Amino acid sequence: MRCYIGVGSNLGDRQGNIEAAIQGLREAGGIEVTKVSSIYETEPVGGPQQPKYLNGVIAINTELEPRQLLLALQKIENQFGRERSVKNGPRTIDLDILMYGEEEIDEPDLKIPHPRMHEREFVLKPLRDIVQG
Ligand code: PH2
Ligand code: MG
Ligand code: MG
Repeated sequence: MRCYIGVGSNLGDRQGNIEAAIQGLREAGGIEVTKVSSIYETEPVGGPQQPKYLNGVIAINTELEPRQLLLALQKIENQFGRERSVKNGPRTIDLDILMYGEEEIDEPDLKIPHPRMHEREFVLKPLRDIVQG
């Protein structure tokens, strides 16, 4: 399935974190990274006062089911010592499933397409990069 993953970081070595996360995706079983957008510096949206983000979007082909993909992304996030404390708070790395083919999923811990992507320029801009080529 063709999927789009949003990536963001606003703590530590932001560029390094994003590159390492992409490498983690390349090495994960059942995931093939097909495209990576430009990485943009963006103003934080929502949450507490926090540093600027670097954001991008990654296109993948995957054999994993949505929930398996979610687990694979969470595993990579955890390798960066990601702590889940403040909602929309600062993070070393964030990997979000934006779209999973045409599928729509609405469960408490998994909503696809990502419910707020359409209002977030930090997602839409890199997504346009990738989709328009
Ligand atoms: N992620 C959030 C909250 N706010 N702001 C920017 N600019 N970029 C993000 O990735 C981001 C955010 C929660 O996931
Ligand atoms: Mg997330
Ligand atoms: Mg997010």
